[in-house]
Amino acid sequence: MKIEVVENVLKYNKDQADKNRNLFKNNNILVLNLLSSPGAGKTSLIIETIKRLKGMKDIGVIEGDISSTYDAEKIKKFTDNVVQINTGGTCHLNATMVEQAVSKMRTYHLDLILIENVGNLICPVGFDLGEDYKIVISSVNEGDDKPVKYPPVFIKSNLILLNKMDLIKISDFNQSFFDKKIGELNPRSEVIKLSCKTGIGLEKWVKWVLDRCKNKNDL
Ligand SMILES: Nc1nc2c(ncn2[C@@H]2O[C@H](COP(=O)(O)OP(=O)(O)OP(=O)(O)O)[C@@H](O)[C@H]2O)c(=O)[nH]1
Ligand SMILES: [Mg+2]
Ligand SMILES: [Zn+2]
Repeated sequence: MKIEVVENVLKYNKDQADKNRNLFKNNNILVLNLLSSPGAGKTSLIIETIKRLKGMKDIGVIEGDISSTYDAEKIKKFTDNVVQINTGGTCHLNATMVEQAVSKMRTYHLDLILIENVGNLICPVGFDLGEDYKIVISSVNEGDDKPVKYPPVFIKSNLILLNKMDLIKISDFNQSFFDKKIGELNPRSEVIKLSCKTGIGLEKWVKWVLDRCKNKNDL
């Protein structure tokens, strides 16, 4: 009985995610689901991305947090097309929450939606939101063992970002260990090393996004 209930929850979410996916496809909107532990740099990356794509791409942002509008207020300085979801304690976003957020968003002419998931490396990866790509952000100060300790998010993400590279010289982060573990878990996924503070690697990240926007029709 217990298993049946869990299956129903995930089936319901999958059905809603498929509806979201159709909506995004029909409107030609690329949707990226950003996953990371708290503080790895999701909001910082969104801000740096908006700054770099200004005038090139029309971007909407969905901010997921258990409470507060803190991140949405930060984003609002760079775009007013931002919607905050407060999950009220739930530690991940689901497809229904995203549907509700999108209904409050201006979608006309939109090219790209960046979804900041709740800061949590565990369950957000299990909930399909209807996105095109899942992207995990790990950061140098979290340590090089995150792929070993939290494998599913690294296995299921389409792109792995390693943020806070500016801190690598003052940390004991073992780059070759991290790369080796990623290679074992998800050999097909690209890894982009970057720093939202210094800007290292952001050009490569922006190119990755632009390439996906351009190819959206081929998905
Ligand atoms: N040194 C350094 N600090 C960074 C970098 N990127 C982000 N930070 C800092 O890390 C802290 C957390 O960054 P956020 O962007 O708020 O992280 P987040 O993943 O959105 O955090 P939550 O929303 O709480 O999950 C802030 O103080 C940022 O200024 C970076 O590349 N280098
Ligand atoms: Mg944030
Ligand atoms: Zn959760």
